[in-house]
Amino acid sequence: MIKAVISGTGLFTPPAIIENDELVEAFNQYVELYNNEHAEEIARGELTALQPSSSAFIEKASGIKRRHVIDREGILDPKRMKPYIPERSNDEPSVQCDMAVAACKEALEQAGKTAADVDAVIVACSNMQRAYPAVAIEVQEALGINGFAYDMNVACSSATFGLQAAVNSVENGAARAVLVVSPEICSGHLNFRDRDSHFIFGDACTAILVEREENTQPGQGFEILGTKLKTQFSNNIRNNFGFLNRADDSGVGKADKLFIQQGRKVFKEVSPLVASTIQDHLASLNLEPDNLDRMWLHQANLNMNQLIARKVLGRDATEQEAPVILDEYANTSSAGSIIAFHKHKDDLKAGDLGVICSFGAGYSIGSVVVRHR
Ligand code: CO8
Repeated sequence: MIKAVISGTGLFTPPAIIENDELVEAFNQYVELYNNEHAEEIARGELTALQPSSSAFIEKASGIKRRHVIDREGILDPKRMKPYIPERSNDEPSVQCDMAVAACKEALEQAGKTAADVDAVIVACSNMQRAYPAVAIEVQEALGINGFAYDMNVACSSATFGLQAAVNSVENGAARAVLVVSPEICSGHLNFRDRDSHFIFGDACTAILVEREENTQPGQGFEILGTKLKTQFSNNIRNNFGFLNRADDSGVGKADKLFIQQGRKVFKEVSPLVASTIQDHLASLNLEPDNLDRMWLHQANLNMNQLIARKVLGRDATEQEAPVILDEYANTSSAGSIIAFHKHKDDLKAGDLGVICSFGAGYSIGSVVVRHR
């Protein structure tokens, strides 16, 4: 039987950074402009004055200190408050393709492989910059890969769901190796005018190479012991942006065409679901939570991750056991758990066990149990 392993990972981090203080300053300037502009309606009680944001709240509520973004100037302009990412001609690589190629090259290099060793590319992320042709096929072409490629979207769980698809393709013989790549430009769909969520997201791209064990070196990478996916419908994280928007002019430009969430409800409902999914997954593999050396969790909220780790382990996890990258990256949607894996896997020894676990809109949860070879 063919066995799949993760033989390499890559990460593209946009160089531009926005600190909490900078984001809050821009937001508060916007609030002042808005309140001044609407002073009369606010005085008459027809409009509610906007409240300022605060860095102290952001760090306490989420654990986020800063985020990397494709463009900071547009986001920090209080009269604009969205990134400025110029359109490119059809003859140029798309922005997501550029990010994906950079991350894939690092994953291939880490695995000691070239494009000639790969048969498939899955672009798995929350937002595709166009409907078609698939970004994955563009990435396949840019890397010079023969075979097949497709896009998929399961919001924050896209990478782990993509991992299961890659494992299936490798283990059923459809591909010798598959790249799963997650070019997340979350700043494109974040409402920087919304006090409750303007601080949540950042941009990054991860890549993972999944290959046949027999094509890798002994001791190289991580054996994939199993994948477990779970979904349960919820409107608590939603984005109504889509191709039908233009068919009803009344909805164009409304806040629901960007990311919106009921953060408290998400926190309360998703945390126990994630903990039980990991526990059930481990039990199905005849493993105990005590066997886990590392948990690379989705990076949305520090308090949420600490709660989930506590529920799984029955005690607080150390920072080494449940590494945090969201302080530097914020929530990068499906890239988050893979960034944690990429940055915090090299100290593990042969036989060490870990779980990569994503969770987010859908709701969707993806658990991937791996063992260092
Ligand atoms: N500054 C100061 N005060 C604030 C601010 C702010 N910016 N925002 C809210 N407050 C105030 C509120 O007004 C409230 O005040 P009061 O108590 O007087 O009413 C108080 O702070 C507390 O507000 P909340 O209850 O809303 O705050 P929480 O403690 O719940 O923290 C969080 C908010 C951080 C959003 C938290 O609920 C959270 O992180 N929850 C988890 C959410 C989560 O994990 N979501 C995952 C979604 S990601 C996903 O699936 C990907 C989707 C696709 C991505 C697409 C890219 C954009």
